[in-house]
Amino acid sequence: MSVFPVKVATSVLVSMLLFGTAFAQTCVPNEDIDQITDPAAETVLDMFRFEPDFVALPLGGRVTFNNSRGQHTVHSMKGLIPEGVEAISIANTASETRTMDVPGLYVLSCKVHGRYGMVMLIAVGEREAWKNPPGSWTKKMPGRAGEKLDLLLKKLDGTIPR
Ligand SMILES: [Cu+2]
Repeated sequence: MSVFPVKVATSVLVSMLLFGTAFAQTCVPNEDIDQITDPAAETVLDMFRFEPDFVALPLGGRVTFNNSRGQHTVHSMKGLIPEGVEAISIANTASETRTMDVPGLYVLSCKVHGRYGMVMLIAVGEREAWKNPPGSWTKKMPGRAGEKLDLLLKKLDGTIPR
């Protein structure tokens, strides 16, 4: 007779734990970014790429960069991340997570393949709060990197309209 309430209590506890875990994961969004080498890709811009190459996160969201190994790296571009934010520099690491707690745009590039267009864009927070909207950028990337950046800015406008 006393077994039943214990079972109920246990299942309630288990549900609470499961819900709590799911809740924590929903509360702090985390985007996984992979770094890909794909010689069979149809375009040069896709041969070396971040995947996904564009993410929009709320303030305090996290980004996990996977596979910064071999020749791939993750480096923020000076003048293309919010002022005062510590530069991002990730290499020789299977996985590294950053918390994005300054609103703005973050343009990241692979040191080796940036010139082939291995560039990505992270938008953090609401557009009105961005500390470095594209109009304030002091620098634009040359060549294929710039070509890729233009594509990313179009994705940005499609996702977060002006
Ligand atoms: Cu690379």
